[in-house]
Amino acid sequence: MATIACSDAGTADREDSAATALSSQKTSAAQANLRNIVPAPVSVQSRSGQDFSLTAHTVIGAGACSAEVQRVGEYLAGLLRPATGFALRVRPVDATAHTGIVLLLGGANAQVGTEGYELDVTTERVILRANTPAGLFAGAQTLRQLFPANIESSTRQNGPWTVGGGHILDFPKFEFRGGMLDVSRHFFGVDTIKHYIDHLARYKLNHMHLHLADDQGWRIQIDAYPQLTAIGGSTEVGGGAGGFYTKADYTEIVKYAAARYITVIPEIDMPGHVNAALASVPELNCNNQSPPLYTGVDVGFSSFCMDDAHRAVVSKFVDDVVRELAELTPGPYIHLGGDEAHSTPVADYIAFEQRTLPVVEKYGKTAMGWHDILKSTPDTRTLAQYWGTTPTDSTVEQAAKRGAKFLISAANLTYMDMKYTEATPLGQDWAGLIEVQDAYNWDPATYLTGVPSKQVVGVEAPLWTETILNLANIEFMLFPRIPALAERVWSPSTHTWDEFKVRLASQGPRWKNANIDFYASPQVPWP
Ligand code: TNX
Repeated sequence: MATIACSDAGTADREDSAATALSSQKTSAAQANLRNIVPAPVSVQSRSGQDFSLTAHTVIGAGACSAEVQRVGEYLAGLLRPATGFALRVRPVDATAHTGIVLLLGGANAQVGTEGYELDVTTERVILRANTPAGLFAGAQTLRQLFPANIESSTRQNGPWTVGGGHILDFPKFEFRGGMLDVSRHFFGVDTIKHYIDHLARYKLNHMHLHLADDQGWRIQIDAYPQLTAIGGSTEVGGGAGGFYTKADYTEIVKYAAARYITVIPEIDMPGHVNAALASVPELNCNNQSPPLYTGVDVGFSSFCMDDAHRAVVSKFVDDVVRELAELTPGPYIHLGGDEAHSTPVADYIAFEQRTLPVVEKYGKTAMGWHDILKSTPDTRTLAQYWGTTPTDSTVEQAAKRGAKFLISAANLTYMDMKYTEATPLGQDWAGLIEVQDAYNWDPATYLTGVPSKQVVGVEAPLWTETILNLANIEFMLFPRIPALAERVWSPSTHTWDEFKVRLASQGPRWKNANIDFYASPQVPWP
């Protein structure tokens, strides 16, 4: 039976992996999976003759002293049960027996930090060690990829369920690894969001940004202004029914994400991209009259009223919205948009940002904004999200000299709504075409001119949804580009496209088994 232990017991039976003979001998199919992990781990050593097999009797041992480790154990069991048909009980057991899969909190190499892990696979057992539950969760995602591809099936498949023997030590390169979904242009229900979260989690991304309000829709319940959702949530691009998240829905999303170590970032875009708010709240308009709802795809035509007579009412609106969002947000960030405010005079825009970004701080959160906000020289706590299409931008360089931190979402590299080629059916092309090799072939650490790598927190891949209608569309745009970006933001930068594309190819059968739609790029040697 499997063993459970908390930190000390785990350390006691730690193997000296450096002393273990490393494989050069023939590799089993199971060992091939060790070389196919995406994103690539920091170090992988295989040990031939040490393959582990999951059986109907395998128990997943999770730290008896931590309910959270127990929960990660349950998550892992939940991944492995459908295809294997095994019971895979998760339970706390004593610290002396040593078979099965064992999750240990503590005792991992200090190098793995707060999100990394160590994985040891021998014939007897799989031991996953991390310093935090988040690290164990990341390790569980790796272990998932060590099983044959049909582990991803939702129905019972034939084994054997063998994992290659070896040792993996792994930790991320950047702290912020994210995806954004625009739920304003088209609305997606809670179930679709959960799938999206699962897709991010699979590749060790740890932030999900929801673009909750734009010209076409307001998608989050705000008690102070019920008309925002009643009116502003009632349609979407193309004139469909739209929708919105109640606070209970949103809390369910936040909780689902948290169980996958993903921080949710809510965005209300302002002072432009606000037609849905203007259509719902007449006092935000200079003539105190609401414009009609908007179901097209233009940008840059709307703005909160900036005149003196409306300053108080707009400020109160912003304050109420930020306060209610902060109450719904356990994570550190509230995103206030700020992009493409083409209908707001520049001086008014700067004054607006100078008044508004501090409201986020007032409610105990850190402000984020599209990099346009740098025009207002915000303080260096504010995180700027760079969405330009070239590495050089003078406003960015100046902000970097002041110590600003950046999240990179360069539109020509990371925008998941850009087409792959002119021939692919969904998406736009204003920032360029992004084939999977383009998404892969760059280095976030050195990308932005004049921004030292220590001022780059990471990468986020936004999916704008003017042309995206459902989960299958979302998946087609994410796969295979999201794993490419995930590798750039997690793995050491030494990996090359020629080697990555082979690893990426091995993911294809996993997506097929998991019923994930994807673009079968001709750049990838799919099996
Ligand atoms: C630009 S990039 C936008 C969005 C659009 C997107 C479409 C940015 C911060 N704003 O409003 O949806 O292009 O690709």
